[in-house]
Amino acid sequence: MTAATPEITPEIKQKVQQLRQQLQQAGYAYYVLDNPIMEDTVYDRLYRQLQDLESQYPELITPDSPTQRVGDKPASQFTSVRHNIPLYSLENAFNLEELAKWETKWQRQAPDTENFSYVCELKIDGSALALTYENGVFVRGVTRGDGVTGEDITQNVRTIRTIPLRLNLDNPPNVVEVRGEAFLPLDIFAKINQERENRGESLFANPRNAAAGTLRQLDSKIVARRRLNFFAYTLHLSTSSESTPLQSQWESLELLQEMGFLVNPHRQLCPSLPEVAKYYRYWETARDNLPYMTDGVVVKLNNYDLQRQLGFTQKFPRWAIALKYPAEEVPTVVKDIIVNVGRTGAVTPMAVMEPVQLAGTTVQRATLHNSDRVAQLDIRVNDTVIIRKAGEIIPEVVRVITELRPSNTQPYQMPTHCPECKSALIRPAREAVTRCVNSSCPAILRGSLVHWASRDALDIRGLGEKIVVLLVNNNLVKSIADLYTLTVEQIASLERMGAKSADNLVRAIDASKERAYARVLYGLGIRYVGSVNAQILAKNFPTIELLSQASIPSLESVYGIGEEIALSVFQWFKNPANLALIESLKVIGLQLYFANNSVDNNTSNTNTLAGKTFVITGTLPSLKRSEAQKLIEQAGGKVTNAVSSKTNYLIAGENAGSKLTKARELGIPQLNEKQLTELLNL
Ligand code: 1X8
Repeated sequence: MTAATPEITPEIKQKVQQLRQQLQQAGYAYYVLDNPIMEDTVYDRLYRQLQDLESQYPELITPDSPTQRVGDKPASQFTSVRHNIPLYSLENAFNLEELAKWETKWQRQAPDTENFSYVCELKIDGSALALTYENGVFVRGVTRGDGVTGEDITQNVRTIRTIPLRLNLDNPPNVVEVRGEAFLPLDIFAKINQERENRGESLFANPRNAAAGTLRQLDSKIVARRRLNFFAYTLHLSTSSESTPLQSQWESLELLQEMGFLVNPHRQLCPSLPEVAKYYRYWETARDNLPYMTDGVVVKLNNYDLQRQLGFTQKFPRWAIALKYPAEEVPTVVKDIIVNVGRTGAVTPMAVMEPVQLAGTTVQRATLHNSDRVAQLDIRVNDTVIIRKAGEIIPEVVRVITELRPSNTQPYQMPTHCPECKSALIRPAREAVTRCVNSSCPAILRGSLVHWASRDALDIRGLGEKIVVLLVNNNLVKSIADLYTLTVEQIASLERMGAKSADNLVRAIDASKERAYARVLYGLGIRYVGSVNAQILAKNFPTIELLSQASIPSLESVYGIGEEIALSVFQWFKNPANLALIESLKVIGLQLYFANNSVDNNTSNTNTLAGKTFVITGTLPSLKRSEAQKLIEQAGGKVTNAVSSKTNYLIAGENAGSKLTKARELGIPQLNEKQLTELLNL
């Protein structure tokens, strides 16, 4: 027997509607206008009220409710959908002469054109999407695909906060199609790659690949965390009446903005080519300061009648062109292909090339990412290749110019054995990364030692890459523990090491015994355990014994520790070599327990923050706001919403807004996440 649903009164209906409207307006102000009108906690409270009402009265749930942005069930696959209107690509022009030729060409086709103008927009380097709204409600989001059919990724598109779930229109047409570019802001791209690197995963080559990869995630919860954004640039209204109210691209952009979309603010109406040229030249350098990638300018004829008159070729609209910026790509010759073994054992193939200048630096190595990529490129020693800065970060090989390949080349084979320790490499099914899994591999050892000595870990000054290589090559160090038995004489015997620096290094190594437990945990280099996770683990498992015996469920029950981390920690402590290392570190005297008065921090009890009031604003790099709040409260502090003269500290993350301004005015100290965790004695 099912429980009878409580009766839905008009008051309840009205309340639900009111909550939705308030939440929708607050979300729009926050995400699209970047001008919040509501405290986060007020938003959260209203959101919970709506969630509660919706779970009490599921009939009231509508697809445009603010609660419907993240689905709870991952999709098993995406379905192919045919686009109602094909998504054309754009013809490219690579310089202003080609642009002028395009003008001549379209003017030949439309010789009677008297006055016209161009709309210039930035070309966003992301993933094109087509969004469908029926009666004003978002119903479908589809990738570009091949332009004719794409994939239905509606659930993922819903997570993009700058895409309205309902259009802000009084009398919406039956069907509206909006096109635009989904993209990852550069700071989020960098953060995702940093996290992937910390976990020993392969990196996204550029923000476009990261955005496209994210949109094809089956689990919309992961998509929601990645914080994609979307610029709308094309509007198709299908009205039953003959006359569409829109006359031009410019009007469309303005209407898109009124409907609630984020429209790129850097658009410009240009009466003729010289103004277009000026816009193009201006953004060629100014684009470096934008928080997203642009690879050119899209130039469109503004007038819709003229657009209709010109129409389309097989592939492109004749009324628009992409004026691209010269890519920072250069040719060079591959001298060798090597593999690099990282601290996590990940084996990364690299091309070693004739040195070339690229985007202002000399480059002679480029990543080939993984064996799939090597196979796809079919790159060989002595090949001429084109390299570029991927997302302006790591140089990568774009393509091989096979026409220039000498006759005697061989396809490259990934090594089957580790170049360092000769043990067999493994490539787990479903992973792109090949790994060396020999924990005493010198390459892994070197990486582990460098990580152990790094600033956020044991912070051993003077123990960098070069010395680590010497120590390992001379067999002086075979494990982290061996660092602590090194003598001044041994170190001084190494190349280019004086007695003085040897003495300093021994002292620095000795001083590292005083570093807090959390730093030691981080230093161990357990996969997925970054420095904030290490702090959380240290606090919740106050001795290494407790941590080493923790079950997966007890690890997972800790706030901030997810399934992947729990499993990784659990497995790390199952490895006898790791347990032996812990035993040695204990004997040496490293801090393997949580001490409130450890030398790293000078506050000394768990109520360290008693009487202190905090305000948290912006996005912190790894802690959720709720987690930061919990940590502060556990230490006896209080978290409030509004900055006032009673606030002791402002915890400010990325995109902090008006609260930061207010705190500055009041002279309230600001802390970042790292400083907070230090204050918390973690
Ligand atoms: C692609 C893009 C267009 C615009 C911006 N970025 C892109 N990647 C724009 O029109 N503002 S239009 C377009 C296309 O039609 N293929």
